[in-house]
Amino acid sequence: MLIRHAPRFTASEITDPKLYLSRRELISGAVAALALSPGPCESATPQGPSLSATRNAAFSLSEPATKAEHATTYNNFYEFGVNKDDPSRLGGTLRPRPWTVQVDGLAHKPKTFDIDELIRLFPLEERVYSLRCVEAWSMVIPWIGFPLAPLLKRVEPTGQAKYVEFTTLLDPAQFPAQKPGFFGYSSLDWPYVEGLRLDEALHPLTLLTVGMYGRVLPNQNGAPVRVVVPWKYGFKSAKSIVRIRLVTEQPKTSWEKASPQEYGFYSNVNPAVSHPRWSQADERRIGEFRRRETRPFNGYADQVASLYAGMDLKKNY
Ligand SMILES: Nc1nc2c(c(=O)[nH]1)N[C@H]1C(S)=C(S)[C@@H](COP(=O)(O)O)O[C@H]1N2
Ligand SMILES: [Mo]
Repeated sequence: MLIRHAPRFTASEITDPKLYLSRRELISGAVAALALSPGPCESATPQGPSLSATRNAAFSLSEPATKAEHATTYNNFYEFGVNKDDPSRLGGTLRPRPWTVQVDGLAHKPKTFDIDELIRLFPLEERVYSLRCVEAWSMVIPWIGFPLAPLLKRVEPTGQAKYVEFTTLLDPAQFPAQKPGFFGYSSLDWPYVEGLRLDEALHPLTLLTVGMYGRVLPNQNGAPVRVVVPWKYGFKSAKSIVRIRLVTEQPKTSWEKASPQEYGFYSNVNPAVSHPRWSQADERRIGEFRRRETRPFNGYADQVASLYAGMDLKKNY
């Protein structure tokens, strides 16, 4: 008997790449969403439900935003694979509801929040930040979220709390690359763990993010909630967070475990400190061809340089 399986392949896999690209350029927006109707393993479209928020001009770049189409199809989210298009192709297996975020550790009032409760607790604002990947590309994105500080203060950190650890969901049923024997290599130790020093986590620039481009966060960008730390390399901005834990010791992050000489705990954007395999002096904005100079702390030096006064940032890379 012949069993017809639902199609597993996306248009990019079954169409000649050149044709696929020209077709993609011709068709746009909602029409493209219909024409390339997604299979079960593909996330629907970048056009999720809309989410309203007031733009906070004091924390917004005036530069034009990267095209939403680029920001939602060129991603790093290793839980779906190491290729830039894996997260948008395969992101449909992530279920961002129901979802809880446990905020605990060294806190007087630890609490597990339902994601929708969290969204109602703090006023949402839109901020335009650039995020600069350690791979020397960057994007300018209108994020929607709220600062992490009031959430941390709400659980009342104890005097022993010195760092904040972020943990991404661990569920091989939702993240294909977490399955043992995943096809293709996967260098990270799951779950994805990142960390900040407590003063970095409390900094007003540090944003807990639930949307972008006026809509809820697409799966491939870290639904339903991710942190965005704009003065650090992109990998510090952990996606699909289930736990935020206050701790005394500096967290051991997934990237440090994978390659400590390449990815330090601080990972502040720093054009003066090269990655061992490439320069960090410049970057390419996705959607542009020219390269532009990378700025110290990704342009946020005025706001954050004082956090590192007296520290050797070559040693603490
Ligand atoms: N859980 C998780 N978070 C992650 C990653 C990841 O692989 N897994 N990649 C990081 C890297 S390297 C970057 S550059 C940013 C990319 O965010 P974006 O896809 O929304 O642009 O997410 C970061 N957060
Ligand atoms: Mo990155």
